[in-house]
Amino acid sequence: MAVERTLSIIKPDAVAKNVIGEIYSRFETSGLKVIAARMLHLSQAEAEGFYAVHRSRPFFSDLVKFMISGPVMVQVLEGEDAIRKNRDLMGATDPKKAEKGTIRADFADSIDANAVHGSDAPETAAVEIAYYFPALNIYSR
Ligand code: RTP
Ligand code: MG
Repeated sequence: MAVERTLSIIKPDAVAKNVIGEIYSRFETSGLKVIAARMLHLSQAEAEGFYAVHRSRPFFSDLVKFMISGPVMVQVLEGEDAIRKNRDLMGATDPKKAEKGTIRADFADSIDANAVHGSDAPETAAVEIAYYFPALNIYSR
């Protein structure tokens, strides 16, 4: 299996719940390394740009409003099969459908306030990482 990088965001609801450390601990326990990180309060334009693929979906404006409702923690995770591994740790988009023990089952309140984002494929991971981090601010090890 290849070493991959993925973009993770701890969303405003989870930052407000003070569970950044608990979520980082799950990354580390599963063998993922945090190799870059920033806390940001996204502007509307930044959130719209990040979720541009969902621009024509009915939930787009609620999604953007939620993502700018407070600070977020953005990180690059690196490890074997990192994209899938992070998606497995996150659980299903709707926390009601998320498996027990996943981040969303444990910390999310609704499909809108669902605690975390994770890239869904190598192509989107590359675009999303570049959206937040210049290469010289990523510390692979
Ligand atoms: P994310 O991109 O945030 O990691 O979530 P995801 O891949 O599991 O889900 P995605 O389909 O990419 O949707 C992005 C975010 O939009 C909100 N959403 N709401 N009301 C709805 O039907 C609905 N569907 C999606 C969720 O907050 C989701 O995380
Ligand atoms: Mg997605």
